[in-house]
Amino acid sequence: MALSFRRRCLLLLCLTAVHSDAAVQTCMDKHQVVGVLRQMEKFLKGQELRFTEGLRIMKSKLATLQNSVSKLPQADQSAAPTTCPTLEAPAHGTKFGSKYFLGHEVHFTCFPGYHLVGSATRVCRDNGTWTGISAVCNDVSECASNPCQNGGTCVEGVNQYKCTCPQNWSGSHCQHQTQTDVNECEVYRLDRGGKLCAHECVNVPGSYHCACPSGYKLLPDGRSCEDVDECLTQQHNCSRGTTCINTGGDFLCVNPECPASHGNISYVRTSPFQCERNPCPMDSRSCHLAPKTVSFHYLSLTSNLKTPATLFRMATAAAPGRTGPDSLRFGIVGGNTRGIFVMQRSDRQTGELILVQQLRGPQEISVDVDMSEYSERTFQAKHVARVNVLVSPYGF
Ligand SMILES: [Ca+2]
Ligand SMILES: [Ca+2]
Repeated sequence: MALSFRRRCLLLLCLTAVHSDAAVQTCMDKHQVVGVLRQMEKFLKGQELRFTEGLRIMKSKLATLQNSVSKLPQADQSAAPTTCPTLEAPAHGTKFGSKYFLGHEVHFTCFPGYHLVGSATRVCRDNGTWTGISAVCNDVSECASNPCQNGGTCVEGVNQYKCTCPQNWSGSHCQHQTQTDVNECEVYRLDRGGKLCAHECVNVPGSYHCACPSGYKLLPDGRSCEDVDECLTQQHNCSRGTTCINTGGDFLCVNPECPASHGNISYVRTSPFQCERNPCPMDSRSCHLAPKTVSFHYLSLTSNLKTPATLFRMATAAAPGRTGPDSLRFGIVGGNTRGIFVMQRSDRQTGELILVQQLRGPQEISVDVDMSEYSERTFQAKHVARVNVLVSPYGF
């Protein structure tokens, strides 16, 4: 085709040269024609190369296209089926969706009391598989999250849990502190009709404790009270010249006075709690009848002490080498206006002061008892004891 085109051009040039007489003088010579022809030949060669290259590219594209088209149906048949495998509902659960085509979704839920593990939704992919992983319904462990507060114990139930709360906590999660505390003091009193504490029961939230009045201490048993011996433990503030006497709940500082002198009777203190009569003139009968000794005694009693109770004993003893009195008489000489005490002989040498009425504290009572000595029925001497009974406010 390229060759015939070149020939046609050459012919056209020759004809132009032959048929123009006037132009014979100006017609190109052979050399010029050859130059033109060569230029045309170059031009045609360039055209031929571009044309050939265009064809080659077109062929190449066509081959690529054919290749891809030929591969396409093969891939669809092997890797892209139109459905995914059938899916079943999980045990204790439900499946929603029954179409397993490409792009379709299937959903899963669990029955109450179970929670879903895995994928709740799965989609059919173009490679014939489902997205996600299998759904499983597990039994719900409600206690796993430790829902009970304040030391409550979680108890598993069917589809629920229950908190067992410690004392003084309530609510579904033991979140409320119990407003109404158990009053152990009251409960004990009503249940047993007794007292939980010897003195005072103090109810506190969640518990109770016993308390003792001032001057008493709580014993290790946690409920009994015992008087504090201020004298023994040096907790008193008695001044010099006085003596500390411990009492239930308190203490006294005493300095008993001897009987005042009158006439020719006078006394001298021989110890903090004893006075002795000075020697009497030989002819003074009143002096001889006056108490030869006066002693002072302090007895601390609890309130409502059970009676009869022996409080005090009085006895005589013969001086060494001398015969003692052959008989004694005992009596109460003062302070027993209400018949609270009796004085009686317990054996030949001893008299006893006996409490016969219950004394309710706090109170103090003084009672004077005497003991008269006789020898061959003749009065010898009289001894007086002043007994100070100190009744505490409490029965302990
Ligand atoms: Ca309580
Ligand atoms: Ca005391």
